[in-house]
Amino acid sequence: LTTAPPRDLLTLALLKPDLLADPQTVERIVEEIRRTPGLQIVESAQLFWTREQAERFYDEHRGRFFYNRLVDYMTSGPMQALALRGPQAITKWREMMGSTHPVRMRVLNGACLRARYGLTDTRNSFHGSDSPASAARELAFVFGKQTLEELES
Ligand code: RTP
Ligand code: MG
Repeated sequence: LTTAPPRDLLTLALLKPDLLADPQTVERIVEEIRRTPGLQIVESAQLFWTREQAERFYDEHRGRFFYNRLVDYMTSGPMQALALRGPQAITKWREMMGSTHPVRMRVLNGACLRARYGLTDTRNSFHGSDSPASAARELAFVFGKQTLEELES
């Protein structure tokens, strides 16, 4: 009996609007992701969300105190979206970003992306899916595709 090879996971990474003010910053971050073992970029697109799209993407946070300023932020300019694949793509990318709060992360892990680039709790520069179910929903939302087969075709 042979076991099937482990299937790679997929995740959605977003480089939020504050980062796109400087194209060289985006290029540097994309390069850093490319060089990261265990992460491969399989799809990429620039997005510019309407309020309706931002509200729908973050529907789980509707009613939270930061919801309106989050929607303002996510509609303040274009974003770079990446579909990443890898054996542990979801946790790998979350580890690379660091947790939600950039100022805290500067104390705890100055090397993570949010510590290096993030501005505030809301303007934290990066998004990463939090589970396989979220990744599937978010990849479908952004790219209209959610499986490896669809993304790599
Ligand atoms: P997680 O994967 O643990 O859900 O983390 P996340 O970064 O997605 O953060 P989440 O709590 O899901 O919130 C989504 C986005 O809303 C903004 N936010 N602002 N206290 C605040 O001002 C606040 N909290 C969250 C951030 O842009 C966050 O990424
Ligand atoms: Mg979240």
